[in-house]
Amino acid sequence: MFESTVLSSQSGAVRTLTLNRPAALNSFTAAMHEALMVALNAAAGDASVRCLVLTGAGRGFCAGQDLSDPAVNPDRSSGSSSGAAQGLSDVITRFYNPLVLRLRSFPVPVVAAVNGVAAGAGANLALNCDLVVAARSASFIQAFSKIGLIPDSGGTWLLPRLVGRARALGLAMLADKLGAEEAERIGLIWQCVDDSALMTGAMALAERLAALPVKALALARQAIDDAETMTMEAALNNEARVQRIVGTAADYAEGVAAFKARRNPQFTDR
Ligand code: T3D
Repeated sequence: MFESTVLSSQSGAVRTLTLNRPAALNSFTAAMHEALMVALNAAAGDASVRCLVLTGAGRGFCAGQDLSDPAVNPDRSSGSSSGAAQGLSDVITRFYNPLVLRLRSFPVPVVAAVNGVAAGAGANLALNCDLVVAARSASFIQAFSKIGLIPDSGGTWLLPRLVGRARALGLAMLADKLGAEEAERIGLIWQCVDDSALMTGAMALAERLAALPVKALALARQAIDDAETMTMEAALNNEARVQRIVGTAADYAEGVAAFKARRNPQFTDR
């Protein structure tokens, strides 16, 4: 029987998407890319969703590109790999780049619950989420250099920003497996938890985020990302601009009213 490559479920205001090709460690095929984008668009367009959790089925989170895909497989027997190079570049621009941009502009917070190995684009998929929670047995591998590629899916942008140039180059060049504890210690991820606590921990975090003013959280993410390439003065101006937007929204009025009334706020903007 056909089983979807991306499973979707909802608990309260939290939508969970599960990559579902466990036999191949949830590596990406074109079909899984398409299914994930459909599921992401559905979640983004559903007002009941206030936080998204991304995880993987089985023992892996995501092993990046499915290397058995002929579109990205260099055919040495033909004496030329230019066809594969073209396919590889097409795969990146057609699938990975839009996926990264979708996640980084997602209207609500995104939590990665990394249940096992996250390699290549699978590692950077996780790192593009807002908060990354990983099981203690999980690991992150910038596997690209092992097969003669460079970090993609935002890896070159993300890694130095997350852990500094020295560690970014070490991770990218050596492609060693980085355990979840060490990933937390060096600031690559938000939190490492016991394996048995991964999904309860990730869900608790997601529920907490869902109860916050999610529109402001998404705009905070955008402003932080935008500030990377701004002068201090430009970042201050951008903060003032965004603050004008959230300052006229219902959530700000609700937050202040709840503070004054000493009650819990009920945020509704999205
Ligand atoms: O076109 C493009 O390439 C675009 C760019 C893409 C960006 C990328 O993601 S490039 C990087 C691609 N990913 C990798 O290079 C990782 C390859 N996988 C591994 O290095 C290892 O599998 C892991 C370190 C992730 C895990 O090792 P281990 O020992 O825990 O598991 P395993 O036995 O290697 O894998 C289990 C199964 O998953 C196995 O299948 P089998 O033998 O049981 O039938 C293995 O072939 C399959 N698998 C794992 N990764 C991939 C994969 N199948 C296809 N593609 C994979 N990437």
